[in-house]
Amino acid sequence: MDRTDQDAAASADRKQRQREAFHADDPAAGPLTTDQGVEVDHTDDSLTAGERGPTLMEDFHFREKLTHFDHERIPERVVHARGAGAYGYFQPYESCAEFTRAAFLQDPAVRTPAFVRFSTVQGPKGSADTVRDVRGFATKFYTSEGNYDLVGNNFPVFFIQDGIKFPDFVHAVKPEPHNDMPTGASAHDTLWDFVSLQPETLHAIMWLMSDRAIPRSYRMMQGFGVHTFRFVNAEGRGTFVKFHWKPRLGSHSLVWDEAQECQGRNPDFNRGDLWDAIEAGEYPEWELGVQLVPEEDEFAFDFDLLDATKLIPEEQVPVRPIGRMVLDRNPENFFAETEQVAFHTANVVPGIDFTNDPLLQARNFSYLDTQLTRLGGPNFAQLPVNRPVAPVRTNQRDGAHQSAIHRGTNYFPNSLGGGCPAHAGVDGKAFTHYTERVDGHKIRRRSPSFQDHWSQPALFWNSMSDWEKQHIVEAFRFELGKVDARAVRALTVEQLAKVNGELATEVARGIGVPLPSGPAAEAAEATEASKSASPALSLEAQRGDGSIRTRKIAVLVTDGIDAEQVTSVRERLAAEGAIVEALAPVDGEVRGADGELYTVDRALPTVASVLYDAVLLPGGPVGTSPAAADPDALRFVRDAYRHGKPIGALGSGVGILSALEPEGLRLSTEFHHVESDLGVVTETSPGAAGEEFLDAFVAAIAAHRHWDRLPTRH
Ligand code: HDD
Repeated sequence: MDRTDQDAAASADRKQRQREAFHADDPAAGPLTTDQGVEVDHTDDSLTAGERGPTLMEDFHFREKLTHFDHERIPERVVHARGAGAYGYFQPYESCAEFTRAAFLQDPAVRTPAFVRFSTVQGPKGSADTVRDVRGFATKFYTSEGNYDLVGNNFPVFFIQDGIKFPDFVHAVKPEPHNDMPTGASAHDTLWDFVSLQPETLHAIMWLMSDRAIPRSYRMMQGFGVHTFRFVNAEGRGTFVKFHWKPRLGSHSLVWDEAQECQGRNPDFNRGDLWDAIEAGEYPEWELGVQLVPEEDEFAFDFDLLDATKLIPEEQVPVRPIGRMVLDRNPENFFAETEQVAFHTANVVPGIDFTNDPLLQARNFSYLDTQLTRLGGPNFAQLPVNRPVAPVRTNQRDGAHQSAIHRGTNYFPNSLGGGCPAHAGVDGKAFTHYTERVDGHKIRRRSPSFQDHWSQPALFWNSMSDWEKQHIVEAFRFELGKVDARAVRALTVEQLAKVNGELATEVARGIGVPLPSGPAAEAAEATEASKSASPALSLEAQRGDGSIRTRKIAVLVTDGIDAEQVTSVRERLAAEGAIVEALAPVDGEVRGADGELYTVDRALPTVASVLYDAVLLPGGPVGTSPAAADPDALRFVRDAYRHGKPIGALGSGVGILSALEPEGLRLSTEFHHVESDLGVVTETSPGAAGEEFLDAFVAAIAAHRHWDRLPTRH
């Protein structure tokens, strides 16, 4: 590291050094004690009157232990209850002084420590990761000027326009009140009842029905600040800003059928993936980009910048990269850090301000309010994960769980305390609210500029590739197909007809409701705006660096395997940064055709194809695939094929692919490579894999999924 890098790394370590002061390594420190520090010699039996007698009240150790345990849980978040977090840092590429005076966006040599929590929204804390849902993407920057929280999602738009509707929306999507079902799912009557009556939901619903709602990894999804915020520079000039996180590895998703199976095979699929990548030193990275709109262009769009159900197409206002974030440290205690972290949209720093977006204004109330209940009082900013690295000097005192021993005066103004803490401002560092002129009548009415609910859902639909459109239709059919109230299904289709006629028709055909006729149908594609497209909205356009780093590749091995083949592919995939695991019917070792023993990473019955990105079938010397006899292996390959995953087969390993012919694979063994455009790459000659095979297999993995292989809807 040169000096600049060292300085940058030291700046990122500020939060870690602060956390270290709070480490409590009880087991290493000596014998067991009570909370009062009294040593305990026996914690396995309670104090009783006689060997078979009743437990005695005076057993203070027993009562303290049980009482503490009884109170170990805090209320889970009312939304976004399930999450996973990590520490890291943010580093700007260059100074953004032209637009904002935020200190953490000025100096490319300074890394600002950060904590990110990813989450699902609907399900409780113990629900599965791979449900169809929005993902939260909340970032806390521990800046030198105090904490800045960017509390975003992996969709750029939200379901409602005004925060007063948030309780209605959340009640509708959450499990139904009478039976607390379904868990982690939106496919139920109350959500779709709400959607059918509330067309402002349609744009976010289109995102929810798309593959964006089932990300392959938290490390492979975009993040968005959603609202239009305001940058303010040192001269006090404001610029509207929308925030975008773009993952270096690109945005990739699961297939719905796979996502559902994953919920059972590994409910921790996304959080485990994040944890493992960081432990392996494969640090997830995102680029922070901004869309900047000068204040004078506030009304230059055919939608309102204050409307959180709208996005600014990137083709209209390009995303300008301003820095990158790297997550390089897992938390040490889930409860202390990931569970107790408290985000708040109103945690801003000088240079970043709000707009009058009514959703944002409501959020600025709600987050502090919810933390008071969730974290049991007003002192949660003292918790290690929430503590700023900037100095804190307030006259706030007391309250539950106060951990500071404040001394001196606690009011302003004072002379007895030397006037401290004094008002900031002389050095220009204080936060000052943007001086926006506001003038109007007190009214309770949605702005007429918020009324077009159909053009942008149409824009989204128009921007999708064919396979994405197919998945959206299938998702609508799945969700509405689970709605019992037929009238709700029909009304939702009427809403969709105002977005796009083809979409409505395809959905209607799958759920047994008539196509709308009359005004709703006529409204489809009515406006100019609803005919446009924004290619950047397609996952096709979000491929990142195109590498296969951290993709998980399964190699199915058994005794008799051609070890030379396995080694040649392993070496190449490892060089590309992929994770390769050898799977066999039982754990331990297999004996290769060369007589050597090879280590097995996992037993097939403990895993499944849905936990991997691709599969390799090496051959053996006996003319058939060694894997072909094993039912788990066959199922593995079938699933990989159904889910569009790359499959590589070598030598006699190609034989197992004939089992896929009923699934639609057109297998030809005459050629060196078979149908590699469908992501099935084969080499029939025995021995080590050739360069051509390796290149084709790596390219197939980089493409992620091979949609042409999957059946089209009817
Ligand atoms: Fe929210 C949590 C994101 C609208 C009220 N929200 C929460 C979290 C994220 C978001 C990522 C989890 C933070 C964490 O990991 O601890 N919320 C959003 C986005 C929204 C949004 C991107 C729209 C643009 N939220 C929204 C509205 C309200 C809330 C309109 C209320 C008026 N959100 C909350 C909350 C939560 C929350 C009830 C629950 C737990 C928490 O705050 O700390 O206050």
